Amino acid sequence: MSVHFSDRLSSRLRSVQAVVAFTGAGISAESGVPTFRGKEGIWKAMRPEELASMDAFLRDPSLVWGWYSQRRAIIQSVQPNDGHRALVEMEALFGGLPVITQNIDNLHRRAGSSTVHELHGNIERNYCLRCGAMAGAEVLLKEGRPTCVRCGGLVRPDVVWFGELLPEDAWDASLHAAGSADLFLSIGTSGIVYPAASLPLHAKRSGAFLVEINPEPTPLTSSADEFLQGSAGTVLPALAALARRVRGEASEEGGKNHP
Ligand code: BV8
Ligand code: ZN
Repeated sequence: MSVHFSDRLSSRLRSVQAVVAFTGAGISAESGVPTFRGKEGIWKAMRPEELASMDAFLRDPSLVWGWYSQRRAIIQSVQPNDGHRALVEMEALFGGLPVITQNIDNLHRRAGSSTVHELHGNIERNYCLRCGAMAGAEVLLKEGRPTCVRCGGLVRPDVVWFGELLPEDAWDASLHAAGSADLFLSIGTSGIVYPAASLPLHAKRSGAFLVEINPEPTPLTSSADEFLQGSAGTVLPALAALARRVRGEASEEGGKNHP
């Protein structure tokens, strides 16, 4: 499938400095990680509030822990895909490419992105509600309850649940990156979970050229400067190839003008 890019985007790619990527579950779909709200989405069977909230966890720690254990097992069995890897390639091309992600699957870091802001935490980390001790994936289960080996307290996933604040450092860094982007790529997100979903428009209002990559239109599409309809695993490698070509041409021209 060939991807059509506008002349406006091609000319932007020639000279753009600050490129930022904002990703959601869609970029991991082609790795085999189910999205939340799509046709095969995991929210289909249950509402997010029933599982991704502190109330739900305290009501039934074993149920919620079991749901995260299932997801962690899927995530540990998959690999980053061509979409993740294209962002790493463009990071080298542009001399940096911060990735702001809503995903908790660690796939951007595993692909090699060097600046990843995790707005909603990371499924590979857990912590004790009583003593705060951090725990990896191996957590003691007592009658199905995730239990702290140090103090016997309840252990929870280090992810952001509904009604919880986002990690301050990740949020501040993401606001700054979005506010200083020349080109902002919103990739594979339905754009309905706030405050994360406010970042693309924040970038656009701050002067960025806003590109959306998604097989389906979203509430953001009407505000995007360019909507690249397609999957991340196809569109992002094509975008990286275009950037490589036009920036190669620009540097050749630069070379010709300065013998
Ligand atoms: C908070 C947990 C402050 C970890 C998740 C306004 C302002 C502030 C808050 C709110 C607000 N309005 C409402 C709220 C409350 C709430 C909220 O936004 N609710 C929504 C449902 C309306 N927000 C919060 O509670 C946030 N906290 O605001 O704190 C505060 C605190 C106290 C009191 C007052 C305020 C916390 C939100 C974080 C919730 N945690 N996950 C986990 O279990 O994963 S949300 C969950 O949704 C995931 O984190 C996920 O990242 C996120 C967004 O989903 P997407 O990534 O977009 O995925 P989705 O499936 O929806 O879409 C996939 C897309 O990919 C689709 O568009 C599809 O077409 C596309 N796609 C599919 N295949 C491909 C593809 N794209 C490209 N390529 C493909 N191959
Ligand atoms: Zn403890």
